[in-house]
Amino acid sequence: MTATVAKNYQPLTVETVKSVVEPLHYFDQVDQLEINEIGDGNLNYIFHLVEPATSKSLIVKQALPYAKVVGESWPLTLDRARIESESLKKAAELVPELVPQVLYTDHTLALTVMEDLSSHTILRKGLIAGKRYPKLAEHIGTYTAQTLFHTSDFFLHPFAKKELVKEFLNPELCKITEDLVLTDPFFDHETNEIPKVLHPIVKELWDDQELKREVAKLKFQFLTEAEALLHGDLHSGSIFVTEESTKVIDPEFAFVGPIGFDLGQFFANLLLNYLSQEATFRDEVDCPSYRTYLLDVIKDTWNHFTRQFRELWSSKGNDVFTKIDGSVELFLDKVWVDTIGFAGCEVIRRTIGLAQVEDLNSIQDLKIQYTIKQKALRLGTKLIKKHKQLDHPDLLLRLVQEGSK
Ligand code: SR1
Ligand code: MG
Repeated sequence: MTATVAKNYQPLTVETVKSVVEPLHYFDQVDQLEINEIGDGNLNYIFHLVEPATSKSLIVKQALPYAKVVGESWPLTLDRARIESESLKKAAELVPELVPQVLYTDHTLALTVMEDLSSHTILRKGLIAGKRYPKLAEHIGTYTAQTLFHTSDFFLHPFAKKELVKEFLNPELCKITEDLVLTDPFFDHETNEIPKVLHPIVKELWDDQELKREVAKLKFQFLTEAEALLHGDLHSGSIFVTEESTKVIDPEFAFVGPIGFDLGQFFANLLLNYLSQEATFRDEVDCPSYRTYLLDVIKDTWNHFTRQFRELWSSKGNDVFTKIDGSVELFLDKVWVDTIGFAGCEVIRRTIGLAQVEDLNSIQDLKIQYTIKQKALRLGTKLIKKHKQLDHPDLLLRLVQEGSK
């Protein structure tokens, strides 16, 4: 299959990218720019432009008409660049300090020119290095509460909400998630990557009909529950951090879906890092303390999210039912159990599916790596099968602590 590409689309090079930024008059001398393609993600080119004389810098991100992680045989819509830049602009209206500033977009070339975040580190890398980010939970709690509440039916007029659904229809990228997160890992599918020693436990997983029934429900929720405009791919590779600052990037998977999906992806990736610490910190003191930090991030994120979501609900809720006592609690209870279920799917997917994570795959001692992966599969299975019973954050934390022994 080949991708249908817009007529005037051209992939940029380190040479041609200069002509994109020249009209912005951001740099003094475009011909003096140092330009590198630094994309290590799955889907796009990322050009880093620096002007040494002024130390000014920018990022130019361009979508490719295929998934870079697989190759040209996997065509992928360029419309995701529009989705990403429009989603970033929407988030900037609500939480400008938590997203990169967008300076320019060109939907034909599928590109976005944005603020350079080189002063930040990708959260996944920071967590692998055992770094702590004191503001992370507050920032992600704020990002999710603000973006999700303000794009939901609790706030928007029903007509505006339906317009939002239309604007962010993202069928091709949703299909990637429907397949890679919510289907393929639960079947013997060619996209999976499973080392031989894990075959017995994976076979158990594939034979588990109760598990599959729960995944089926979660997938159906993902397909049908248009609750709010999600980031859609909120894992630790989509978050830039310093100790003081957090920037959420890469919302090309944005669409109007179930709120628990965003929180579930974030929590799942923290949990994968939690499991990986067994290999990273061989020290008896450091490992438990870092793990406690990660669980605190989960708990605190949830607390920040719910506190702000409740406040927004009572101060800005527009639907008549937002005025009914206890209605917000009922909704947040639902979001919590959805979060746990989706987190379970993401844990399993990042362990045996396509686009696995460095937290696990960088563990050099393969025996330890596989033992941790087994624990991840068990944890993911429990999160999915028990998501309705794990109806309080403390129950989740206890399950994680017990499951990692
Ligand atoms: C083919 S895209 C693989 C993955 O990369 C993105 O970050 C998403 O997580 C997607 O599932
Ligand atoms: Mg991404």
